[in-house]
Amino acid sequence: MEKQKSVAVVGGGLVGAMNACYLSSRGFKVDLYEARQDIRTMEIVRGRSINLALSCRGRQALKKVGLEDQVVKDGIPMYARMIHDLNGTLRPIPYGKSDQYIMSVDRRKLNETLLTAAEERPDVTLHFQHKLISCDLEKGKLSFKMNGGADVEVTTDLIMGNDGAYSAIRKHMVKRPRFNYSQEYIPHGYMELTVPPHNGEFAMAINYLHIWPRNEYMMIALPNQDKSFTLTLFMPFDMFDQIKTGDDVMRFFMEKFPDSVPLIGEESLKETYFKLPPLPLVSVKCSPYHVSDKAVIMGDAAHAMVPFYGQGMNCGFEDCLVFDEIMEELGNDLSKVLPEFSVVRSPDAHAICDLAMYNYIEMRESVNSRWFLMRKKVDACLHAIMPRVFIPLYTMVSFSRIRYHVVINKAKKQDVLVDNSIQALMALTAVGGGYLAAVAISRHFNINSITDWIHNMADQILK
Ligand code: FAD
Ligand code: EGU
Repeated sequence: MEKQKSVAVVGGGLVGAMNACYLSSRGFKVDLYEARQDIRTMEIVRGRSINLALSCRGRQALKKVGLEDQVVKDGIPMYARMIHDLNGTLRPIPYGKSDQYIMSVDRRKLNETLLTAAEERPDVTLHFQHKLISCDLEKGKLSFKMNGGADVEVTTDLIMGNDGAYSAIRKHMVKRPRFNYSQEYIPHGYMELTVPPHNGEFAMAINYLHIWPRNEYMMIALPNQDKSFTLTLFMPFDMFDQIKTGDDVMRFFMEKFPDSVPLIGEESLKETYFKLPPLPLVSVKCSPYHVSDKAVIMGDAAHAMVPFYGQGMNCGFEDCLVFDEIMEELGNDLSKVLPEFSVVRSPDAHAICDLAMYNYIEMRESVNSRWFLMRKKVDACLHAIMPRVFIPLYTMVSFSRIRYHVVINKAKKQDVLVDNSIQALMALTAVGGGYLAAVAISRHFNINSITDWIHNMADQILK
């Protein structure tokens, strides 16, 4: 029998914990190293976004490790967006048919579920408060700083880098020859606020992704199981900086998001706004994702993206699924699987990074609530007319597993098709209108020779 291979998963966030499950199922001896302490034993967990939108790709990945049902039962389905315009009017726009919905899930709970599932599997050991300090990717050597201060040295068959957008593993890859790397901070930051329950009930309609589109400024709210909503305000850093006092906050919110003020509560709004600084948003692209047969990166470590498609986690989960599919196909041979993963996955990750950035630019430049409604209605209308040929971009991204790079190509073709259709329609209207006008004029003046000539011409063209 072959010797059992070992893997060191670096990072116990969403993607690392999922990978521990997948790799255990593939027969690896798994050691997972996480810098923070065990979130399952913590009172409060500081840091990024409280809830996340889980869609098709993420669910497919959870399903294959048998965790979909457990995660989905604690989620809140969102069947539509709810657009809040400036004067407080609410307009719902469904994602599609009633089986096309996304799920609001609690990040912490999801992470805990994944860690516990990993721990229960054969040959999985979780090591908390182990921060990666340095590594030798070719040799499979890692050194961690334990919270107590001692250093721990580890040698492994495979390094699985799942240590997030500021990945330490990736920093080592950047130093290697012919490694491609780019990163971009956008001018916007984000801040989370809370809409508490109102008289023990949800303060807004529950099964929606609430959106306040205001071009430069944007707010989004997702429901939580405790009947609160988490609001995320996206705004340029220099605007955040201009708001210095409680009065500034109130003035800004009353001007841009007036209907949200009574929902958040004046006192709580002023307090929360100054409690934590706004956080940055970074987009990272790199390739390849592997080093020989020894190391590979996935999740935000490989492709951090701006959150304007709700795909970061979904894409990271799909990474785990794609890696597993390649392992299946190539029989666990790491010297083949790792390069194949880079080849297959990087075009798709680059594509969703681009789509998310493109959507950020579009939202910032032109999207107020009227524009948002109009665009989604046009999409729905085109899809109703041509259900096979025209599939809205967000549908392909969030409700299918069509490869992201194929999604871009299809969307481009669809755009050309729609452009051509509009042009053809306009041309037909012009020719048809001209024809009718000419007939009407010649009848009016009773010029039969001209009427005949026009009819002849029309016959010629139609032939
Ligand atoms: P992380 O979740 O960042 O986990 C990395 C882990 O590695 C952490 O636990 C960290 O402590 C650990 N670590 C870091 N460095 C070290 C080290 N040196 N040694 C050991 N451990 C280390 N995605 C969606 O799909 N849907 C959404 O609705 C959505 N909304 C978002 C909203 C916002 C505002 C933001 C910022 C992101 C959103 N995302 C969303 C993206 C999503 O949060 C990320 O894509 C996802 O968390 C990536 O998971 P990860 O495991 O790769 O990284
Ligand atoms: C951003 C931040 C609405 C959670 C993109 C839609 C998002 C999410 C949209 C965040 C938007 C934007 C889509 C989904 C989802 C929409 C989508 C974005 C969840 C194009 C917690 N986006 N997000 N698009 O269509 O496809 O509803 O922080 F406002 S889910 Cl920016 Cl589907």
